[in-house]
Amino acid sequence: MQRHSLRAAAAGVALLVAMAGSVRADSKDYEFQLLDKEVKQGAAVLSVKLVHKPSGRAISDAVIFATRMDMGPAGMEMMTAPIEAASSTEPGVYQFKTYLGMAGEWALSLGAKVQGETGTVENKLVLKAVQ
Ligand SMILES: [Cu+2]
Repeated sequence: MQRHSLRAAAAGVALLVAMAGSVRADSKDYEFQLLDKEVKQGAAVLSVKLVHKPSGRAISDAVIFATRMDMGPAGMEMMTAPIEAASSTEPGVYQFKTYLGMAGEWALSLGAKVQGETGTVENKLVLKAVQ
């Protein structure tokens, strides 16, 4: 019973993050920073740095648990793109493979757990795909 409700709660959180992307984060000292704010339309690899704001330190051992890419900023929330974690060699930088089939503004929604911190870090980052 206990186990079942925990799993259901986890699924609920993941769903909320995926759908709304506006859940308040508890870990406000951390933020994702998009390193490429403009990419070519089509296949792209995005680099995102997770930063501890007070110290400016990059966080390399976080667990990224939710991602979504959609054209919400262009008024097309229903238009999504595949998003997949890719391996990164730079500490604190997380990379994601995507395919942006349309030029315009896209939002990348991310959630993360930082080791030793309660709560989650959630950000929605806007980037532009150009032809
Ligand atoms: Cu679109």
